Amino acid sequence: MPHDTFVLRSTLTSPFGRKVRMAIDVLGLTQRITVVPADTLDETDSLRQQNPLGKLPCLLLAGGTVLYDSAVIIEFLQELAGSEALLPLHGIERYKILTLATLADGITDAALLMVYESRFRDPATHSPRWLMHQRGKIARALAHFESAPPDPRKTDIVTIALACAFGYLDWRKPVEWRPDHPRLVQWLEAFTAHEPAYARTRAPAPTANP
Ligand SMILES: N[C@@H](CCC(=O)N[C@@H](CS)C(=O)NCC(=O)O)C(=O)O
Repeated sequence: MPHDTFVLRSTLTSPFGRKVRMAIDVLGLTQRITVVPADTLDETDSLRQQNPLGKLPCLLLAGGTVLYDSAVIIEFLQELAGSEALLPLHGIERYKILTLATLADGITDAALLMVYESRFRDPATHSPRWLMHQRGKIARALAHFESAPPDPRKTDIVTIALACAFGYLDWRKPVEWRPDHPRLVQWLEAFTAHEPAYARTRAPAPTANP
């Protein structure tokens, strides 16, 4: 692999992979990164050697260095691009933004766990209590953002993570988020209009796995 190009292991449907693909687009790094799909369910996929957790996305650097998870990759890409657009480098603002991005990612994490419940367990063994536990996380995080939506004209790690969470909720529908969150529905419309990288990173067509 030439020193200035990288491989991103990700599907086009992964919400965390989409965060990184959006960052690549926004930071102007598209020419330097090749996306190579990975199958998290395939034991023989090299993903499990690259990231022992078997999760995607991960970024392969020259010399065998592998970076994960999505938050770490985005920080690396921002530094590579010589930018501070997605996350300030210092100060309390940096930590406030990191915390809000973690909250937005938590929506996606809980949504994935709800989807995995159906993927990995027979319907008879689904745990309504577990699903309710995850739904509660999503509901509280959405309520937080509904009460104070971020600026939709700003693209940073918070708005990227939030938009990708909504993309996943709209696709897999572990919860119906739209009826009770009118400000967030408006927010997503405004953000989509402001940031073309969101539409550009939409998965081409429905497929089986995230
Ligand atoms: N915190 C990680 C989460 C990554 C994650 O959960 N990725 C999902 C796909 S969207 C995955 O690889 N799931 C497979 C598994 O958990 O085994 C990140 O931000 O990259």
